[in-house]
Amino acid sequence: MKSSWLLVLSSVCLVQVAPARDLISLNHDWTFKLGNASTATAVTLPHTWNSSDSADKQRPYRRDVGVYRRPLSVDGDAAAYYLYFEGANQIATLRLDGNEVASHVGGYSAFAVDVTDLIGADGKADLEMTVDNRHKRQVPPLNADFTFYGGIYRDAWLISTGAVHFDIDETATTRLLVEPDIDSPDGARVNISGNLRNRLATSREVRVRCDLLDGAGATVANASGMFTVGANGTQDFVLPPVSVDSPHLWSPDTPYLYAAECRVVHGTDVLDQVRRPLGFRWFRADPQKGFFLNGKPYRLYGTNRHQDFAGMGNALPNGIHRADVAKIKADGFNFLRLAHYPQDPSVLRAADELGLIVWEEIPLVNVIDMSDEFSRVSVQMAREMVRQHRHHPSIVFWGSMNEIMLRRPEDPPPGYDARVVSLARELDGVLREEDDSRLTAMALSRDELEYMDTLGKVPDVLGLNIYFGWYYETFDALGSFLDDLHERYPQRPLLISEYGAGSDSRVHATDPQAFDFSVEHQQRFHEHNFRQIRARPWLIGSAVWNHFDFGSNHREDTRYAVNQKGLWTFDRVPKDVAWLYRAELLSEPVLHLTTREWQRRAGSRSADRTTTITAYSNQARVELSLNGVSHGVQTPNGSVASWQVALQPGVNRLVARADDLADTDVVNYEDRGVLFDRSDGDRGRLPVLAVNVGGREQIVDPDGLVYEADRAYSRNSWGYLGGEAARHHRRIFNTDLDPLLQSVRGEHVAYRFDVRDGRYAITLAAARQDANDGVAERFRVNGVEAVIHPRRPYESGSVTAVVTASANSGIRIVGEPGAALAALVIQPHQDGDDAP
Ligand code: GCB
Repeated sequence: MKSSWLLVLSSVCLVQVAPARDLISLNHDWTFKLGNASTATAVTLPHTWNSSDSADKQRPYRRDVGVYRRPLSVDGDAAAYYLYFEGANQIATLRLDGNEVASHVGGYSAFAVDVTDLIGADGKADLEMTVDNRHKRQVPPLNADFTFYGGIYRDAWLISTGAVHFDIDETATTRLLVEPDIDSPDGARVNISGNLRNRLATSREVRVRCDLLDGAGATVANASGMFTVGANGTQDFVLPPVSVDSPHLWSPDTPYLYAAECRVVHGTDVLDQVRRPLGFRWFRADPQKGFFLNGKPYRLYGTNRHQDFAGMGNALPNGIHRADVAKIKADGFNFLRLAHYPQDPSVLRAADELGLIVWEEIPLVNVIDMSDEFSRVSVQMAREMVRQHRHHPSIVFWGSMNEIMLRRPEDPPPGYDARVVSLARELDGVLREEDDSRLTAMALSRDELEYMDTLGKVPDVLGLNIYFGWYYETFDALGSFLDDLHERYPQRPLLISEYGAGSDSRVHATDPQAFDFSVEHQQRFHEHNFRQIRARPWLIGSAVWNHFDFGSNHREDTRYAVNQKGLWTFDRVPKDVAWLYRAELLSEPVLHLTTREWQRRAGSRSADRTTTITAYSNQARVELSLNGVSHGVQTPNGSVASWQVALQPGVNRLVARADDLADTDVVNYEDRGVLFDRSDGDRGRLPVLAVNVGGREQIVDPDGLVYEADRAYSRNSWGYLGGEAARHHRRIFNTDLDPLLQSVRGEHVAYRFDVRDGRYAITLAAARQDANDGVAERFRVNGVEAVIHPRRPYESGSVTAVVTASANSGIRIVGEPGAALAALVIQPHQDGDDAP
């Protein structure tokens, strides 16, 4: 194949650029068949077969075997060819012309196959990749809070080189190591070593030459050496160290990147060429003083990221990976934990270039298998991760395990705990052996602290996944917990590797509680947690769980199969809470009203109009005005400023100002009080009342009504007279409005509505948690029987009754014993109206 700076094979198929080592995209021209499907479909990589079924409420997503095929054609004069796959989940078997040539176990690392001698003289072959994503007990992760999408979900390449090249090893790593060595700003050394491979039947002397380029591409130093590589052999090489005086340092604030461009040269022929990023920085973790970068204290404020996206599964183009990293950076963070597995190379590149310190880990989560094969695969994953990504200056932490005792079998096989600890030590040892220039790390949850003296002692830095105010206790208990742990383990560098709370932008609470999934609880959680984290400078750092909502197939929260602890939604809309971190972490002025996620509100009593408006800001003084009237100036406390205001029925224009900075938003408030105004007179078209029966939250249906929080009856208004409220978090099969239907009122449910006289259509909805054995749920609405017919458990059903309220006696709803209600809607009815 001809060397060229720009090789374009066809309009869709790319290009990368370097004489002597060509990378040709193999993303196109695949066909795909899942399981025993009879026909194949055309697909393009990145691809997963679980992009939509992972969110299907009706049946589990398919963990199955998929077969990908495409023709391969190499029409050049290169001496060596490799197929390179950045990732396929989770066991990949490659066949050329029907013959099995390689397989790879593990879904989160790259693998390469040397096909030089496998392609026929015509340069053509049929490529077939079988990807088996069935659960296999020897392959981690076995169990985790994220979806294991199947497919060749990252890019694939054909690599071609000249006759002598930097070898590509069994971990798919090109054997060229460019290692910065620096511990003062005065100067750095760069150590360059590697291994060469000769494809010729005679030995060959080649020159290896590396140019160090600065950020502008100018050569600042170089090193070279002559090496003889035996016929069909390999040869290690080491170049004389290179010095760089007073280098620009790399840090998240100034991510200055050098590069090493290394060539294998014979005469005037460049046989291979590889470029490595290079950043000069040094760091340490001190249990008492925190993290140090480039000799100075440098607190890590970070976040976690999963690699999937709503509707796409894990098959993301590089542009989205990079955009995610840019979003994290723009939110003010300087640290990124790649939970819970090695991620796409474009993520690491973006972290180097945009400036984020990275913790990357292998996917050992919750539980292990005691087989030797499980340990072997785990060790292989550790080696692959380090070798494939160690040249990224952004990487500081290599992680081995996450909450590995969380799903410890109840009745563990003999020796289980000892095996976990010995595997932890083995993996930590492998990480150090492969790369002792980084820190090792592991994450434990609060419920695993009994392992502090075994597992907890293994890594350099211990990550704590802690959820005060979500899974347990209150958010204000975090600080004393941390202080106590720090006192008990003064020699342990501790980092908060996870803290977070879930939110659903449809759910709002004036009295937020853990697990209500309200936007407001998530905001309070982060406000309180972050304040306590910030106040403890001895912490190495912290990382929000999670930056983006992500797919988790077993979750049945208010959105099925989604973990909603993101600061952004699954389809990458920022939640208002993201601005808390911007205000806390960015130096540029930030001012943001946190009303964006609750712009449509409703109430039916005059007190409902009173609400708290919050702005996040890093400015000293913030003033709020509502419909042109000032509500005073506040000094934000930990970036949070709040005002009590009374919303007007209809449009409310909010303006927050700090000097010449302003943020405006509009909140629409629907006042339903008129429904209960029995004074004479025509009120025009009356509002619809909708109630989140059994729930303390206001639920906003983006396509429909605002459901008010449930409440006790009071005169001249509405409310329940009896019944017990209950809530579960199980999927409701035939609706998207799960949060509305998950809370119910049962056990002698009764309501009263003191509405004006008139005709009303009353819709009652229920979603039972149990099989009700074919028994209907019966209610009486002003004496009229309304029956919700039997359904499957967790399926909603509804009934509408049109009744008359007369003589100021309003509407009464009474359930038969055992009937439970989840939502109700009262709609003023005019004859001729359709039932709602
Ligand atoms: C954890 C796990 C993480 C989960 C998270 C949660 O501690 O490490 O994988 O997703 O909690 O949201 O429960």
